[in-house]
Amino acid sequence: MIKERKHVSLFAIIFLSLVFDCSKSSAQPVQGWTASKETVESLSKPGIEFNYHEEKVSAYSLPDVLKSQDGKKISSQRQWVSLRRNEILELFRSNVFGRVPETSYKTAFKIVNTDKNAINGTASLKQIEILITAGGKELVIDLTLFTPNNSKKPSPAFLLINNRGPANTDPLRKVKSEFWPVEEAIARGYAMAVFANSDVDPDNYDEFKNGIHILLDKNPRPDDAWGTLAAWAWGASRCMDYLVTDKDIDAHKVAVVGHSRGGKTALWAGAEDTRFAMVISNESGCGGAALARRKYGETIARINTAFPHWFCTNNKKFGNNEDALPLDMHMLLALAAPRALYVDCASEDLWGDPRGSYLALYNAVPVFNLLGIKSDIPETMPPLNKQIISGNVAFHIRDGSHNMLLKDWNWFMDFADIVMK
Ligand code: GTR
Repeated sequence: MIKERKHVSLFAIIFLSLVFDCSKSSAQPVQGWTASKETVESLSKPGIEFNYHEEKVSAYSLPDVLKSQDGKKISSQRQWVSLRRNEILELFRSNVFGRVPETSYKTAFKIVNTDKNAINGTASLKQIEILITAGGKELVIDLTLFTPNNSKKPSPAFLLINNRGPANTDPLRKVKSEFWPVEEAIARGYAMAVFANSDVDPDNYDEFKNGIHILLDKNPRPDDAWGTLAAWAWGASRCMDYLVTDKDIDAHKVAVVGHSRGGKTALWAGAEDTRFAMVISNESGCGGAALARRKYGETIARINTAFPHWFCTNNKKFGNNEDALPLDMHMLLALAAPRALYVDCASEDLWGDPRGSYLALYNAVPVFNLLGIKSDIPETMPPLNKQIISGNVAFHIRDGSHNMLLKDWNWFMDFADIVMK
């Protein structure tokens, strides 16, 4: 077990001096983000059991992402790939998201609609049915894909795990939503793909009697059987199975994106499926990017009570018992390395613990460095609305509430312009 990295790196010093606020008469270094007093107070109502006060976060030690379970220091790329990465994946399968059943299934793709003249002729639309069959039962995942028309090469793409209903992803583009800003992405040369998480598994607790579970689950379900988030992540991989076959897509440049519960899912999809070149976790919070041991905002006990279907049964053991976890969420972020990883938060979304999410990223960075992708981010959070990019990791904290907005997407695309183009 190690303490959080405490050193102040040279980069941190340079970074802090770069964000000097010149608008003040005497030049003062701009402070990194901290939650506003008003937001903390408005959330900390009497009788509320959740902590939003930074000073009440108890001291904690994080498991060492670069030490194997038998205590060996992981100091080479080979050791990470052949030993530690698999150990960490297994820890998350056994204790957090659960394990995909081994039941065999078949996948088929059917393009059910195309329009080469979408978005005023700037894009082509394809609607694809991904048909999964197993044991005489079937499930359809509807994938919607827009690709830019003016590209001579296959395009890099964003695949959104949509947890917010069809109004956000209108294939006819009569209804537009910042949650999936197709027009803006097409204009910047990106393809945009989306599927609804509910196609794979409806987001309610029904003892796993619907969605993909009916096709693949073995009964009785073991305590490490996959929960709904792992099922959605699996669905993202089935969409990827299609994208790698589409000649308009550069299969080596596909980013998986998710907001909140979708952000937790995107992180797990990127961990399980290394075909994703980039992972974007937008305000994923508890069970996503936020360090569990901080117990700031949403906690493991609360999330498993409110959403008993999201994680595997074993995860419930860690409610009010975070220190017993053989992992923390910096290790989930490290599973994205050395690929591109974007974590972002919103200033009023303290339920999702922005600082805990940033610290998880900070503590995942040593793995990127071990794998030869030099990154160095300071322990101090950046100020509001200032994106930081270092090597293959990026972060921002946007002003405002829990949502995924065009402002966030523009920053994702700025990062993608560097790492995917
Ligand atoms: C909340 C949940 C969060 C987050 C959010 C969302 O109710 O507590 O973990 O996932 O929903 O998905 O918007």
